[in-house]
Amino acid sequence: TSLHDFLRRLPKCEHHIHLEGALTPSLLFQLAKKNRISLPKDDKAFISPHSLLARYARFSSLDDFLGYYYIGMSVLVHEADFEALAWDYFQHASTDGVHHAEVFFDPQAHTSRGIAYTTVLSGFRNACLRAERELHITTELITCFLRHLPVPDCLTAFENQDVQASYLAGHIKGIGLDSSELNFPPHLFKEIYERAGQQGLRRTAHAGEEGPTSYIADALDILGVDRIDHGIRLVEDPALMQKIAARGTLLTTCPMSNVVLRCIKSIGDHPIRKFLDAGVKFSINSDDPAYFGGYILDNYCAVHEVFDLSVEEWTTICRNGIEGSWCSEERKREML
Ligand code: ES4
Ligand code: ZN
Repeated sequence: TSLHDFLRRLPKCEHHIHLEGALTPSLLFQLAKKNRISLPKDDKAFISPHSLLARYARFSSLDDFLGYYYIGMSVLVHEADFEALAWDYFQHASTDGVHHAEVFFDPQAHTSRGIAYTTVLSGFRNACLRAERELHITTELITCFLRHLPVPDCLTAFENQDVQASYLAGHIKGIGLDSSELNFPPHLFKEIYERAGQQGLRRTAHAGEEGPTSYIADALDILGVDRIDHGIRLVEDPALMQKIAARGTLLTTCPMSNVVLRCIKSIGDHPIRKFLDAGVKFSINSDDPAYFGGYILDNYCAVHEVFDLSVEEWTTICRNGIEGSWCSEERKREML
């Protein structure tokens, strides 16, 4: 329809996509076979791509999802596997009308199983370069730290020689913080964020997805982030919401993710209208598209169906996404 076309043609930026979360059941089984990785035999979900997809529709929480997410990525072994995964995502992004993508990945989830950081980075970078060349999508990579792991492990990952070399080479634009949120407050990661800032890296963190609003405040004030990933619980603290609106901090929201992980009951319960009314800037993203039932355009369509946004509101959302991106000012002007 023309509406779908209108949403597809908007100059979209994606800021919240975990590349490991773009691993479809189909590619997962294909790589498991190729790399001879055995999948759990005691979980009937792993019988086939079809049964796995059916299980994804029944996630009960963030942690329930993360269990499958970490098993899923165990099939990624070689540089070519990481490249195929990211290329699969970029092709979807292109079809959906994404102009610029800033993508997360989880180095510790791979190094902890003996996969070298350089293997992961080379594969993802190859796909990024190909996306820029063939699809005319500009890209940035963001290394995330796994907050459920001991802080010293995260510091070791940050200090890793290959990781530091990739920061110095300008191959990584910024850092993020993801995985289980509850009981892993932002302040624990102050040192990493401080040092990343000194090194000229941009900073974001998941906060207020399942965690309380104090995690959003602490990500801002203690970690010095200039974006908040999710942040849906911000509506519980009107004063903090005003502060974020005044600062112009971008929330990278993921409506379908929030429903599938039961942070909200339905898209209609997403605080999008409240954010618009309060002048809080946000982008709309897919999070883990292979696990949550849709890519970025599916999220745009789902939001439109429920909130019936005006052309003007959509234009504002996309402009805020461009302005909140970590690309060059020149690239922003091209997209505006
Ligand atoms: C994630 Cl939805 C979500 N939340 C936190 N960490 C994540 N890693 C991948 N997807
Ligand atoms: Zn996320």
